[in-house]
Amino acid sequence: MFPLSRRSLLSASGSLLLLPATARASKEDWRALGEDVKREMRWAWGQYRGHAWGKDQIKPISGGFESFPLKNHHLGLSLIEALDTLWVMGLDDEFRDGVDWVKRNLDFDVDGEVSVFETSIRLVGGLLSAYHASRDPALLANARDCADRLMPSFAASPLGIPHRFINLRTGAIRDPITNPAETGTFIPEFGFLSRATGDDRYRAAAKRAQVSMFERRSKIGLLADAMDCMTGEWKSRRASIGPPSDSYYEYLWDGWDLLGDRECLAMYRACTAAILRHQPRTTGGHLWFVDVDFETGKPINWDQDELASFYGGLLGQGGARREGAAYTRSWAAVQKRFGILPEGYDPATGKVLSATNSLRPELADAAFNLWLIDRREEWRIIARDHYLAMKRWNKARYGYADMADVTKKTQSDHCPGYWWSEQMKYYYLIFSDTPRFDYRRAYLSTEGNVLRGFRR
Ligand code: IFL
Repeated sequence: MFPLSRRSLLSASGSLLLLPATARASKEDWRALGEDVKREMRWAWGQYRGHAWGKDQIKPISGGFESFPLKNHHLGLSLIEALDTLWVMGLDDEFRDGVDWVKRNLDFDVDGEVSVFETSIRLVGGLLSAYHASRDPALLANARDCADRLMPSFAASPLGIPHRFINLRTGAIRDPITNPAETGTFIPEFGFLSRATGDDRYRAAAKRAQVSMFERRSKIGLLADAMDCMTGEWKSRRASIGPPSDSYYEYLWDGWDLLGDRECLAMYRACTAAILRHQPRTTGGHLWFVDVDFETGKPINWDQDELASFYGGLLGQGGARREGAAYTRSWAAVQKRFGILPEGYDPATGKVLSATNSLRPELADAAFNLWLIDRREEWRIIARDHYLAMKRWNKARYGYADMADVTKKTQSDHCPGYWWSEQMKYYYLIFSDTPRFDYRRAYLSTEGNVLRGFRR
């Protein structure tokens, strides 16, 4: 459905030319590692099938389950997030089983409140990538039903910026104080939906929200990280590449990558130029991006959030390969030190600010995106170390578990839905070289959902 974009062509041909002959040589048996990832996925799916089938999230230590994004009602979140990962791994029986569950059970008509952002990236995105894999129209219909229930949150604001929460049945909205990520992380899913259904309302709503926030950037080109979606008034002074801003920047690039939207490309370039001008700092030979005042550019702190480690991959995709590689190496050095990244880290002092790690995929995401560009062995090695550490420390009786403390390697009884969609897919793709995936032209969303590039 999506033609090969000029951007993909440029980066694909460029990367082949840049590829040194030695970059492919390796002592590691990458395909065997890919098979190992697939075995782990099959095992984890079996646990979920046996202990939490149709529930949102399995509790990997106790074998219980918990709901998300609704309170006390399950939508099969992990199952939906897993679908395209199962498919690309060739776990076809498991994929069919999951799709059958969706067809028999999924119903979004629930009197309960969800995060508009989380529901879009995980559920709309998960259903659309499963539709991309299978072309089963029931999956598209489910995705559309879900998106239709989110749409009133965009319409309620004069700026077209969604409130953060909405009731799936009544459309009642809540919380107008939003942020860049929850404003601008919709266009690939909604754009895909518009193309697939012929109804442009979804893409247009997603785009308008992105533009409304972009137009309110400061004179030095930075966005703060809290805004009233009804008035457009900023409620914070902090500019950050981490949460809750991170995927706003990602989806400016993605609007160009997936949909060929030149205005998205121009907005991406303007935001990135401002970030590269005001936020980089170096310590101990490592590049970091610090939080700054969005109007003056004055540094606020050196605190680093692990979720920002995706950003090296995005910089690489957008053409800033040197900075993207340097930033990813900075995080890889922290991974070497702790085995698993702490979610909060201060590179100026080397201190851990938050020792948790909720099975975070971001460094594997960055490594995968950089590897797609230049096929350098070092990115695969970062992904391998990420995977092997996860196998060693996060594996529990009924699945993979969060880390309560990466310095002590203690687990906590939670497995987020994105685990099924993100790192297991990144690992498999970077190691396996599967024919089901077009490595030159694929598109993956912020949640790891493949919306272009599956080969049937
Ligand atoms: O839902 C995930 C997604 O990658 C995102 N933010 C955080 C999650 C993973 O840490 O956009």
